[in-house]
Amino acid sequence: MSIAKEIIKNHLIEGKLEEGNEIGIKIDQTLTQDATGTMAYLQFEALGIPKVKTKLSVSYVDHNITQSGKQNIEFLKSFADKYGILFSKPGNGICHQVHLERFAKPGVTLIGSDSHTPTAGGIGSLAIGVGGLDVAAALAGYPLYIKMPKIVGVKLTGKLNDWVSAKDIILHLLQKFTVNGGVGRIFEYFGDGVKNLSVPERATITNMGTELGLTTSIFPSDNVTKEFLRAQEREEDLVELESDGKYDEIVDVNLSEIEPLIAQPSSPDNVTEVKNIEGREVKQVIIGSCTNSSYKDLALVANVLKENKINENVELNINPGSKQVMDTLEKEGLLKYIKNSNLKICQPACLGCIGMGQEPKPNTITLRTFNRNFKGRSGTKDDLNYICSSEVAIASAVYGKITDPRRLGSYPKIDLPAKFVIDDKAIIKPSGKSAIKRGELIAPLPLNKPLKENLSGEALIKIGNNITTDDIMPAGSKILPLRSHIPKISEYVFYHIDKDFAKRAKEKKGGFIVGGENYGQGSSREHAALAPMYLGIKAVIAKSFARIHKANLINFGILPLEFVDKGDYDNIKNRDELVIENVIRLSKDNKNLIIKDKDIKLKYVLSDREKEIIIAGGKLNFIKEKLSIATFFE
Ligand code: MIC
Ligand code: SF4
Repeated sequence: MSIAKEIIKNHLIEGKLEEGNEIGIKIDQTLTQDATGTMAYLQFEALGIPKVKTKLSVSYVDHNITQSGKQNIEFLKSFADKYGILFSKPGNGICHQVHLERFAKPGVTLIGSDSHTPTAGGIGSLAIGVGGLDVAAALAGYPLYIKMPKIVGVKLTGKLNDWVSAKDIILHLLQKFTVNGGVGRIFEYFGDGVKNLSVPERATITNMGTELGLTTSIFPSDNVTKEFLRAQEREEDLVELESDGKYDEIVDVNLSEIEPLIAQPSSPDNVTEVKNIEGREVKQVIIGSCTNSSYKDLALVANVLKENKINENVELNINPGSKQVMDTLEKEGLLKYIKNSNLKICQPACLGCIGMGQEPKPNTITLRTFNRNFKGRSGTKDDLNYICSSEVAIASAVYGKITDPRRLGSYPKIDLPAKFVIDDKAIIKPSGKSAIKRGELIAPLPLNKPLKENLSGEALIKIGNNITTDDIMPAGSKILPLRSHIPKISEYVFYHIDKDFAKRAKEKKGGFIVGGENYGQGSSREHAALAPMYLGIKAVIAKSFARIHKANLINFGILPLEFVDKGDYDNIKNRDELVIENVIRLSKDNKNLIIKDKDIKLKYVLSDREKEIIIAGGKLNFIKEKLSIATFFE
């Protein structure tokens, strides 16, 4: 059996292990971060359960680390303390990096309210990104329901050449499969090439599998995993995992043939070889994010800076992944080369990756080792955001232009240290005693009403393909701090596409959104469903949906409807009045819906359970109504 299937089988609570079938799996671990955590915890609170039921849950603060007490740090800290959750303080590191270092284990299931949760697949966890409400449900002991994905074996052969890295492997796959090529699939890596990749390198690949639209990605647990766990002083967490090499489909990747790659503005799949675009002037370089901020990334940077100077026209920022990365660099004598290089070293956090500072100047090239370069995500509307490996980033910072890193000469060989510096002081254990502290920017959770039989309203906006959750619910330093206050943040829905959207939606008392293919790709932020729900959106009608966003729409009682004939997309105009009747009756009979007077057929691609959730007005109502959840696992 494949490793992914084996883990699913070991955690299966409901359903058959057949592709496309809905399955319910037991969740061992959860993680949240501050931008999505508050909602997840308010939802958990609404379920009225005294303690979390998972084996391990961690609440990280990494997206917005400079906030005042008015926002949500105090809330998250007191909540974790009361309900039995570990709390990782701001400055300790990015959730995925810290989780990989200190908590992720082979063979366990992990869900996180962040789309890059699959980072832990690098160590052999089955790690899935979900909306906050699914985390809340898992905290309460409720299974995670997903469609059983197709398991694709990615066979790695050969060895990467010097200056080519794990980031180039995933950029290669993005070039091949595009941002929706992984929908409904798990990529499981196997083959001889696997042993040449360290755990953090594997994690770079599984992290960015998210950009392919995958449910998750996973690596085996082998000697390399054992070494990593030993260096983290937690060898007891090792469980060896090996697949029998049988998969639903196999993709071959010869590592020796991969070249340094780069994704050009403004999509992670707009990939080309670096040598094709060498010479473009670069103004800003940022090395960091949960994709490329591990020890090896920064040790490489240090080694390059030992011999080279940064070009004076480039602003270089280093965003380390964790305090452990910094401490280990220091112990290994490498931090001094970074410190002495006239660059900005920031605290370990997401920072510019989510537009919290580090905004580039408009129409100038910024090169980042991140995972997403959607337009405007950097906080600058007209950004030219490229994504690449740490190798390409540092070479370009040295030359002041996009540069093939092979120009830097001999490749510094970097081994992982035999021991990382272990210091868990910034991870607070729960005492069970705290009273919850609610800041003024934490508004009560809005709930939806049960679905109506007949829906009517305006097509409030019509948009194209691959609309991201950054388009629907932007982030950045102005909007992200409002994440715990749905009435306030809802004013910014589609803000960069149509400033008046929220106002119009309110005036019209809601309506419909019309989208193209892969609607809602990108982040797991449930605010992209919750805020439209608050504005009265009844349904999103699209050609197809991205997995996490579709689950979030269902969770909040918004109907995700798909065109039976995709060509009908052209038959709805912006601001058309739409009427859809007998929504509940037809859904129960598994019949298509029809937009009245237009004869446009729409289908539900939903399981019976998902239909029930929507009819109940969302998952919270559903769970409360249907299940005696407190006793689910007892
Ligand atoms: C992101 O990278 O877009 C985020 C911010 O980490 C999101 C979560 C969020 O929006 O809070 C993600 O990827 O899920
Ligand atoms: Fe943070 Fe960026 Fe990773 Fe999202 S992708 S978790 S914002 S570092």
